[in-house]
Amino acid sequence: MEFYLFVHFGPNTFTDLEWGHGNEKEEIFNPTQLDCRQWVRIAKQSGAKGIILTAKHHDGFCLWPSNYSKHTVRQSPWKNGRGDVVRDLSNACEQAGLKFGVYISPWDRNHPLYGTPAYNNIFVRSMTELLTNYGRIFELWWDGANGEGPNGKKQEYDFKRFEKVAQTLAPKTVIFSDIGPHVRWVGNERGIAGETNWNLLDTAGFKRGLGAPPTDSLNAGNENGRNWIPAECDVSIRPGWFYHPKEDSLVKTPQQLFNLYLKSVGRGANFLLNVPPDRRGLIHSADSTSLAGFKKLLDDNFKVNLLMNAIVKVQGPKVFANTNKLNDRNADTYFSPSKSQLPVIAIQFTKSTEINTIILREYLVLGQRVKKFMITLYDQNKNPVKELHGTTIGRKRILTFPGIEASSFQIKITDAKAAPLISEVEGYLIDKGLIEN
Ligand code: FUL
Repeated sequence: MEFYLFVHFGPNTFTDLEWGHGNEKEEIFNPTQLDCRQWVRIAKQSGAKGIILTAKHHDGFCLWPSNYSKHTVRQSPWKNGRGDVVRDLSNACEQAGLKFGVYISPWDRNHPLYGTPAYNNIFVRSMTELLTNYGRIFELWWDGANGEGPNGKKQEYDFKRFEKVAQTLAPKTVIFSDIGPHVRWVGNERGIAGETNWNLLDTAGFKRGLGAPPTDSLNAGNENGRNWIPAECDVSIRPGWFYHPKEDSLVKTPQQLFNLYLKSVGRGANFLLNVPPDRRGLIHSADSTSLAGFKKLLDDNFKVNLLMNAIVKVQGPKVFANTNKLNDRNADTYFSPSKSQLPVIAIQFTKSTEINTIILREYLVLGQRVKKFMITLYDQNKNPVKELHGTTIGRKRILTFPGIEASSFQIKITDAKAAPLISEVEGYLIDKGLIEN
């Protein structure tokens, strides 16, 4: 899915906190103009494919009228207690063709049963409400934080049971946590995946939260990991996850967002960008303006694929027939060399061309295979003018470099677990200001 939005919204929006204490009065939750269709419009215009809402953050407040809590929208003055943010957003997403997901914090600083085994039943029941009453949930986001509840006790989460229930109720829902089971945390909240990024991870012996694998492993995955658990890069458009008026001037710029795109999607991961609505219940114009600018950068800079008319050949003992699969703009078709051969892909431009970005894609349906590659660019006299080195490719690898005139270039896969299956090669000349040296 590449890119989708996170929405942190709740009592913290009104108290100016990041972690609510759980004893906030329900009266404070009273957005004056809440309109989920506005969020969806902005998400759609920015190219996001879905939205994940904090249905319940650590303060325990439920943005839907849960029957298993007395700390919900039902007890708030918003819409006289008849509102349901989860319903509004899931409907708005469905109408606009966006996917809808929910974040539910297992840590609950409000629920009186938190810290006792009975709380696990409460968690299961409230999760069941969300997974059964709101249409298709594309992603379920479990936060790893585990602090004390109102009685000063920590909870022993029964994640095995949570997983079983979720997968039975919603087998197509992708479950996120530090260690999956389906999508993993990338190990930082800055939105940056490892330059080496395996979709594989070893989870045996690890837990969510404090018992999670070291952040470097989450960042890079494990080359020979047992489980397919790709990384998701969560990061906020502002310094905080929730809306704070004082951060209106600190919204990330379109250039910063573009850079994060390169470091998340461009390293084979997904980009989950948090855009928190304000106290009106609307996304502030500072954020929507920046998102629109980011979308424009993506559209403008990835418009002209320099390889559309290039001649693509693969050097090797035999002549390969399916090399056109490499630049047919279809990531579902791929070039396959003969068994265990490491191909050298040669790209010849029709004329000398200035280039500063190369995108490679691997056909992941048959596994992530490439371990190492090298790209050499040549001038018209066939002299090498630039060399780039990389490790994994994965779903998409975007390499940027200071612009150079080249007549051809060569991609050499130097190490792979099995015959490397490259599905796309693209080339661009993006705005020089976007290239980090
Ligand atoms: C963290 C939480 O503690 C933050 O408040 C935020 O929700 C972030 C996405 O995850 O673990």
